[in-house]
Amino acid sequence: MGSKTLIIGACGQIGSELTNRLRSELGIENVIASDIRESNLELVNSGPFEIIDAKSYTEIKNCIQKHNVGTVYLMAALLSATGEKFPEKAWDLNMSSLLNVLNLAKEKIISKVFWPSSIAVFGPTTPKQNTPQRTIMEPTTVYGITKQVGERWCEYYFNNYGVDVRSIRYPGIISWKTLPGGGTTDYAIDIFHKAINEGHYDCFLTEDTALPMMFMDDAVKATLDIMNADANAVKIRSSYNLAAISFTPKELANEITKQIPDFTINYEPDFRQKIADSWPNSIDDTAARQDWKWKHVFDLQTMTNEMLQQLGKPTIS
Ligand code: VAH
Repeated sequence: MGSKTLIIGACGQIGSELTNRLRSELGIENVIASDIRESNLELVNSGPFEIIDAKSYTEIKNCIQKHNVGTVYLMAALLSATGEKFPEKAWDLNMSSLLNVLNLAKEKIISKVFWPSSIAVFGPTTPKQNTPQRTIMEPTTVYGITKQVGERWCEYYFNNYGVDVRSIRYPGIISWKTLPGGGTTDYAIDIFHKAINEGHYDCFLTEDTALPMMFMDDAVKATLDIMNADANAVKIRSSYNLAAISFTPKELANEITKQIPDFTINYEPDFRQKIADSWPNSIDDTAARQDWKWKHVFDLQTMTNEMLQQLGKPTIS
């Protein structure tokens, strides 16, 4: 089995930051980035890069064998809002890519897999406050359905073939290095760019839409924490609830206004309101905190500070 690491979907929001962090930990030459196209030139030119269609078992296998890969992070997916526009494409990409990688692990061609689930696995009948690890899951988006089915496949491959696949249910993730990419929670990224560049934001969710969120540094930390944990500590092989902060667009706008006093916001809900309304307001991640010692670092204020500072607005210390 190989010793190197492959990130599929490396040009995406999480994939690009995960690639940089893994390269700093493992060495640039030991981390191969891949995506369907060269959409992030900084990343493409920063180390080994391959064009891979995640729907192609053969292309993934060829890359694994060419580069002596043992661990795969599968970060390619169509997210919630885009998935509602292209349901068949979302199902095809999100499911075929996962089964390709799980089968490569079942065939002992690779030894370890990370696959991201999402709070989108929950639906309107799920308890909304402090959503438990195990509860009602009736997702109403194609993206959520693919994540729910994907979790069952991960647990099946672990139980029946001993595949070491590990997964976490990411909340909305906020970062500054890449622009928003088709997610419902991406309002919480877009708002920072608009606040700095235009002083105003037309939010596509209502002011009181509370959603579970996390700053990217915490999401990357959690990903490496679960992947570096002892196999026996990873007791849940479907996917772990993960939480950090929960806030509404109004609460985020108020935090931004502390540093950009003239910032204004309008609330003009669109089709993404129905998606957001189907998701929890907050998540119980006790299992992750107990099993592999997860704990978040960034809260709403420190996340806002970091975003404004990195995007070019001096913050009040
Ligand atoms: C989305 N950012 O909005 C993703 C995430 C919990 C939401 O999975 O689709």
